Amino acid sequence: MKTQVAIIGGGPAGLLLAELLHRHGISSVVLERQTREHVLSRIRAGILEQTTVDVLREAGLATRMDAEGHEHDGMRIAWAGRDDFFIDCAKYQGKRFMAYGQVQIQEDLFAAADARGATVLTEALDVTPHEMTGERPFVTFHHNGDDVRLDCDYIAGCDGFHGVSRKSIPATVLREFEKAYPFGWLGILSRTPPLTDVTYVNHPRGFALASQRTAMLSRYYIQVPLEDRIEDWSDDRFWGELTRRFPPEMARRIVTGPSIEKSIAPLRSFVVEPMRHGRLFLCGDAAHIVPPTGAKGINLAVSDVYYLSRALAAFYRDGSASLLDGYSAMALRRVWSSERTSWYLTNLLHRFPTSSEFDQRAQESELDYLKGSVHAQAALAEQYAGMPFESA
Ligand code: FAS
Ligand code: PHB
Repeated sequence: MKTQVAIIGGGPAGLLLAELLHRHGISSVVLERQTREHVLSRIRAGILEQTTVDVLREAGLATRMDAEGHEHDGMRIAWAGRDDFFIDCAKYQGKRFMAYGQVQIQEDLFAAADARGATVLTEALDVTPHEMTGERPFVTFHHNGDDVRLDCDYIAGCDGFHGVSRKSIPATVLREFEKAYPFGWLGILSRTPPLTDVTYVNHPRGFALASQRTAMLSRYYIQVPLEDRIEDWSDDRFWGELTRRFPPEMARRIVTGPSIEKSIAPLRSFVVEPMRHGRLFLCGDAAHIVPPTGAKGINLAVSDVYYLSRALAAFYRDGSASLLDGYSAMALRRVWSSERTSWYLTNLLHRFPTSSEFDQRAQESELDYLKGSVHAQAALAEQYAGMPFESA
C-alpha cells in the first residue's frame, strides 16, 4: 500500500486529521487497532472550545453538532456555603463553547470518512512505524490475516497515551513532564434533563461537576479517592454524594436516574517534548494528557491536527517545510497553556488530602478573588473558551 500520510489511531485526532488532509487534496490511510464499535463505546469529552467548533464548521463536519449541540456563554462555579458565580466567556471574550459529546464527534467523523470512501482500517494489529528519520518511512501491520506494508511520506501518531507512536521514539530523544493528582473522577451518564449551566463545585467533601450531552442526556462527575473502585459506587450512593456537594437550591434541580455509563478515571498531567521525530508527528493524547477539569483534552487533539494539516498542506502545495519544522514548538505552546489552565482549575476546585489549613484558606481566598474580580474572570474566560490559533 502507499499513501502520502499514514495515520496511526482512529480517535478524534486521527479521523479529523484524515478529513482535514483530504480537504487539502492530501491522501491518508487511518490504521485503528480497535473495532469501530469499541471506539464509539468510549464516553469521554463533551465541551468544545470556539476554535474546535470553528475547525469542524470550516471542514463541513458540523451539521449535526449545530443541530444537536448546545452553545453556552460560560460556566458556573459554586463552593460550599457561598453563592455561585458565572464566568461569562461571551461577555469577556466574545466566545462561546459547545456542549457536544466526543462519541457524537466520532460518529460524525466516521460518517464523513465513509461518505468519501476513505481508507480507515479498523482491527489493524501490531502497527509499527519504520524509518521515521529516513526519507522513505513506512508502517507495517496485520489486517484480515495479511501482513501489510504501507509506504508513505509522513506518519501521524494519533494513537493516544497507550499507543505505539510515542514509544517508537528513542527515549534519549524525548523529555517527559508528568504530574499525578491524588484523586480521580467518578463520572456517570444518565438519560435525565441536565442543569442549565456547566457547573463546577468545590465542597469540603470534594469536587463535583454537572455537564450535559443533549436536552435528555446528563453527564455528572465527583472527585473520589484513587483507591475507589466502580463497584463501590451504586447509583444511589453516587446521586446522594453528588447532591450533597451542590448548593441546596441547585441540588434540588438535579434530576436523578439510572446510570447508562459509569467509570472512574485518575487525573494526570503529561507532556512529551518534542512532538516530532523525523517524519513522525505526534498529535493529541499520544503527546499530552490534561486533567479533565479544564475540558481541554479533545480540544488539544483538534489544535494539534489543525496545525499539522496546515503544515502538510503548505509542504505539498509549495514545498515549504517551515511550518512542519515549526509544528512541535507551535503545538507545545498551546499544549502548555492548556496544561497550566487545567492544573490551575484542578488546584482551585478539588480538595487535596494533604492540604494544610493554610492551603485551604489560600484556596478559598483565590475563589473569593475570582468571584469579585472582573479581571480575574476575564482571564479565566479567555483560557477556558480557548485561545486563538497562532497564525501560519
Ligand atoms: P484517543 O485515545 O481518543 O484515540 C487514540 C486511538 O488510537 C484509539 O481509538 C485507540 O484505539 C487507537 N490506538 C491506540 N494504540 C494503537 C495502535 N498501537 N495501533 C493503532 N491504533 C491504536 N477530554 C476532555 O476534554 N474532557 C473530558 O471529560 C474527558 N474525559 C476523558 C475520560 C477518559 C476516561 C479518558 C481516557 C479521556 C478523557 N478525555 C477528556 C480526554 C479525551 O477526550 C482525549 O483528549 C481524546 O480522546 C484525545 O483524542 P486522541 O488523541 O485521538 O486519542
Ligand atoms: C464533560 O461534559 O464531560 C466535561 C465538562 C467539563 C469538564 C470536563 C468534562 O471540565
